Formats: sequence, structure tokens, C-alpha cells
Amino acid sequence: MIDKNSPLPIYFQIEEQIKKQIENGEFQAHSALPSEREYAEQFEISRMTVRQAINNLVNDGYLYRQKGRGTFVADKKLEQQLNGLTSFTEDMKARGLNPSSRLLSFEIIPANKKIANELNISLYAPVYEIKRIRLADDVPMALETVYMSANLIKGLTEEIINLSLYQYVENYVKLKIDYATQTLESSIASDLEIAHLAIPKHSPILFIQRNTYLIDGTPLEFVKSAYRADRYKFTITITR
Ligand code: 16G
Repeated sequence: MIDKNSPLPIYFQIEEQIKKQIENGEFQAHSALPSEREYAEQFEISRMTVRQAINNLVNDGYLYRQKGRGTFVADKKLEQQLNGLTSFTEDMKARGLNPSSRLLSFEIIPANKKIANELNISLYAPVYEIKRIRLADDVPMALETVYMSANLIKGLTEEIINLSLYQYVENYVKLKIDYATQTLESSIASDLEIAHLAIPKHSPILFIQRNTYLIDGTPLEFVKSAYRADRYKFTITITR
């Protein structure tokens, strides 16, 4: 399975083979990977080469290491299309996963300069600040902070937030959500994110900001989210 005459480097060939074995289910999530020594003996290559392949797969999130125990197969990342304006609830349901939220805080606060600007409301106008952990099949995926004008969306309750914000806005307040602008940046998890997302210290996260607008151009929400980089990848279709 390793072709020593191929122009492809051997570590790359090993990487591709392990990826294939993960994708076709031969290697199940959380099962132990054969040791470096076993790979080295099987393919008659140096342990250094095996280590390079395994390091790359750890860095790419296919494998994870546990001190003193070895290397294991990671959970597959959730692939999220960035082509449509969907809610967390819709995204998870579309995958057959059960969405849920853990509410960290829910307050009405006066808008500071930044929030007033993002929501196009006056300084100190009342806004909801909603901090939630979003979970898929009870696994924490993201920590989300939503800001929404309390004058625009009336009657928000904890029960509603624990279900779906978009559903409430569309089906009960009867406002039409139209489009959003979104930015994605890489970052390192804060202490709060480490604690709530159950990830190791210094973990990378995907930091997303979304500004969502109604059909008449009114800003509906300003959202800051930290997604687990080990569980998420985003794809987008581009045309020309
Ligand atoms: C997604 C959106 C967030 C929105 C939420 C509504 C991103 C980055 N964020 O998490 O802006 O508030 O969905 O979800 O995609 P809900 O309807 O399930 O409450």
C-alpha cells in the first residue's frame, strides 16, 4: 500500500491511507491507532517518517494523542455549508443530530457604542444579551453571544431561547429574515470557552461574527460565536 517509487512522499502516502481508513469506518472514532513501531515495521520505513504522518493528522484534527496512552482516532468534523442562512437548530436537524442549548446568561443591557452601531439603534437602547452553549447530541459545539434589540423583538423568554431564536422571529414575531454578513477568523480559546466547550487549554477555535438583517434592511442580530475547531469545518461553493 506504500509505493516507495512514487514521487509522493512516504509520510503523505501514510496520511492518505489512514484518512481513508477513518473515512470508510475501518478505524472507528476513539479507537487506538497502531503504534509508530508497528507502522515502521509493516512498511519498512523509519519511525521518524511515521511520526511525521501522525503529527500532520493530529494537527489536522483526524487523530488526537493522550499522554502515556497513545494516539486515537478523533470524531469526524461536522461539515457546515456556508451557502445558506440557517440557524443552529436547522443545521443540526438537517444532519439528524439533536440540537440543544445551555443558557449561560440572558439579560437586557443598554447598548454600548459597538452594539448600537452594529444594530443601528441609539446608544443605551435596550438590547438582549444572550450567551448560550450550542450542543449537538449533547456535545458542546459552540459558545454563542447574541445581541438583539429588545424594542424590535419583544417578549423573548428563556423557554424560547432554549428552543430556536430564528423560529420565534419568523413564526411568532412574523419578521422575515433575509441575509447576513459573516466573518470567520481563527483564534485561541479563552478560559470561558475552554471551560464550557470542554476543550484543552490553548485549543484553536473558529471565531465567527454574523450580522443578520430583515427583508427591509433592519439589523436583527449581531452574533459572536466560538466554534470548536476540532469538530467543525466550513465549506463554501464558489463559481466563476
Ligand atoms: C446560528 C447563527 C446565529 C443565530 C442562531 C439561531 C452562526 C455563526 N450563528 O447559530 O447567528 O442566532 O443560529 O439559532 O451560524 P436558533 O434558531 O437555533 O436559536
